[in-house]
Amino acid sequence: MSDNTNKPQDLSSNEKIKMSSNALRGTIAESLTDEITGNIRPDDQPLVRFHGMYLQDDRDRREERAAKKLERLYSFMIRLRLTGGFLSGDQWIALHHIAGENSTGTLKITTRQTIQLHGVLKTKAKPTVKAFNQAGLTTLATCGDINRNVICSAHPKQSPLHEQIFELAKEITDMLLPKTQGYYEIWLDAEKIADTKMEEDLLYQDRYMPRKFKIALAIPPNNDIDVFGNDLGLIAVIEKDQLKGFNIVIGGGMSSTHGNPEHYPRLASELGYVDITNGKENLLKAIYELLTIQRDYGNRNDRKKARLKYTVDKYGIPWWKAELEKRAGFALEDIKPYVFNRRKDYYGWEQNHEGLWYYTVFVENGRVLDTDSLKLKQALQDAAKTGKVNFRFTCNQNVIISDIKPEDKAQIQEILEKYKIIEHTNKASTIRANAMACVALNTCALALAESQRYLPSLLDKVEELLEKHGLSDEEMIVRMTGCPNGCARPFIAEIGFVGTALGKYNMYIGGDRFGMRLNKLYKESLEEPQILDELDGFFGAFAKKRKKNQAIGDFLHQEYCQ
Ligand code: SRM
Ligand code: SF4
Repeated sequence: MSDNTNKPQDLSSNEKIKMSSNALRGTIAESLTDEITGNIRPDDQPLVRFHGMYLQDDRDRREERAAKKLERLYSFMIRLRLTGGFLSGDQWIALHHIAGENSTGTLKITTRQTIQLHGVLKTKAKPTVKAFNQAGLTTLATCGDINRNVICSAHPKQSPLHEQIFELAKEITDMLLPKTQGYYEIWLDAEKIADTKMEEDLLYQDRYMPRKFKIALAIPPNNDIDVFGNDLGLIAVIEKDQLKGFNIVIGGGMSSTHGNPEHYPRLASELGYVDITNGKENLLKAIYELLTIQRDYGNRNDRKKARLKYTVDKYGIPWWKAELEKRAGFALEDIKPYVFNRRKDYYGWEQNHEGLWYYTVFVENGRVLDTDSLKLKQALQDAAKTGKVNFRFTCNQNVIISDIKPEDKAQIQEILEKYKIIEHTNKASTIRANAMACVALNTCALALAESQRYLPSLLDKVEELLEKHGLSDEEMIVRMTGCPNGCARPFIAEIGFVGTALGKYNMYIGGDRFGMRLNKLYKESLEEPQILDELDGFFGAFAKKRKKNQAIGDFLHQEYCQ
C-alpha cells in the first residue's frame, strides 16, 4: 500500500534517477574515469551520495577560476560511517594518513558523530575509499535518501548501559544498510555479481527513502545527541540500572526555508514505548516498519516536503501508531516517564564504572588540524600510536580519547600536556565550550553565509559582553549555521544564528537548555554590530531580572517570545 498522492508523473527527478540507477550504480564508474573534468555526470551526483560523498567546489576560488575561464575546482567531501561515533586507535592512525595524502588534511568531526574529509579530488576518491576499507572503515550510506549514521550518547562514563545501547545502535545500522553490491564494485573493484537476487532490497526496493532518514539513541538524563531533532528517536528507559526498553519519538528535523512557513523545523513527537526485557525483536521490527511506512507514504513529488516530519504532520500520530501496530503486529505501550536535565559534553578526565579513563577534548567546531598555536591532530595521532586508546566522537563535534586503562593514563596525560591540549580544553570559555557551527563556506554549496570560519571571532566579542555583565560562567547553548538547513541544529539552541547572506544572520532565541523546545525567530538579517547590541541588551536584562537558576533560554522565552 502507498500514498496515492505520489502520482508517478509528478515524481521528482531524484526519484527517477534512483529507480533507473541499477542499485545505485548509475554511471559513477564512467564518471570517475573521465579525465577531462573534475566533475561527475549530473545524474551521478545524487547517486554518489549514497556511497558517502558529495561533489563540491572551492567557493573561495570560484571567481578567480571563472576569470581564467577554468572550470570550478571540484572535489569530494567524503563522510565515514561510524555508528555511535566509535573509531579504534589503529583506525585513527590510518585516517590521519589518508586525510594527509588525499584531502585538505583536516579531519572534520560532524554534528552526527562522524568524520568528513574535504577536498578529495576525483582521482583520489577511489584510493581514499580503498584505504578506508583496508582500515575496516566504510562510507556506504552516510549520505543520500537512506538511513544515515545512527548516533548514540557518546560518553561511556555517563551510563553503565552505554555499551549495550551502542551495540544496539550497530544492530540497527546493519539492519538498515542497502543491499546494493555496487559500492563494492565501483570503489573496491569487487567482481560484478552474477546473481542479482543478492541485491533484492525488501526495505528500500528501487526507490530508497523519499529523503534522508536519521536515527538517534539517547540515554537520559543527557540529551547530548539532540534526540528530538531526528526522524526517529529512541529514548532509553532504565530502571534499577537495567535497560527496560525505549520510548519512540518520530518526526524531528531542523531544516526550514527563509520566509516560507511551509518548510519548518520540528521536534519529534512521542509515539509509544517498546519493552525489550524479553528480547529486542519487537523494537527492531518497529524501527524497520517505521521506515517502510515513511517509504510508502512520504512525499516523493516535492523533496522539500519529503522528510518524515511532514508525513507525521500530514497523517497525525494516532494514524502512525495504528499503521505501525498493523505492520509490526504488536501494540505499543504508553510512553514511560523520562527526564532530560543536561545536554552537553563533559570535558577533561572521567572514569567509567569499569575503571577505564576518558578524556574529552574541546575541538572548536569539530576541526581537527595542526596550527601554529595548537597541534591537535598530531597530539591525537601520538595518543593513537601508543596503542592504548580508542576514540569516540560526540554530537557536539568533540572527541573523547577513550578506554584508557588506569596504568596507561599517565602516558596519555603526558601527551596531552606536551601538546597543551589540557590547557586548550580548560581555557575554552563556558559559552565557547557549548557552541557549535556548521561547515558552511568554503565547501558547502548551500551556504548563504560563513559559519565555522566566523563563529570563533564572534564569540571573542560575545565573551567580552558576558564578562561586562558578570555572566562569564553562565552556561548557554549558542549555535550558528550558514543557511536554514540547520546542520548545527540552531533551532534548538538557546540562541541561534542562521545565515541569510554574507555577514547577515537571522537571530533565534528562547530554546530551552535540554533540546525540548524550539526557539523563535527574533530579528532578521542582523549584521555583527546589531547582533552584539541585541546580546548586550539580553545579557543586561538577564543579569538583573533572571529568576534563581533560570537558564538564559527560558528567560529569553519568557521575556521576548510570548
Ligand atoms: Fe547537513 C546538507 C553538512 C548535519 C540538515 N549538510 C548538507 C551538506 C551535505 C550540503 C549539501 O547538501 O550540499 C553539507 C556539507 C557541508 C560540507 O562542506 O561539509 C552538510 N550536515 C553537515 C555537517 C557536516 C555539519 C557539521 O558541521 O557537522 C553534519 C554532518 C552530519 C553527519 O555526520 O551525517 C550535518 N545536516 C545535519 C543536521 C544535524 C543532525 O542531523 O542532527 C541537520 C538537521 C537535522 C535534519 O536533518 O533535519 C542537517 N543538511 C541538512 C539539510 C536539510 C535537510 C532537509 O530536511 O531539508 C541539508 C540539505 C539537503 O539535504 O538538501 C543538508
Ligand atoms: Fe551548509 Fe547550510 Fe548545512 Fe551549514 S547548515 S553545512 S550552510 S547546508
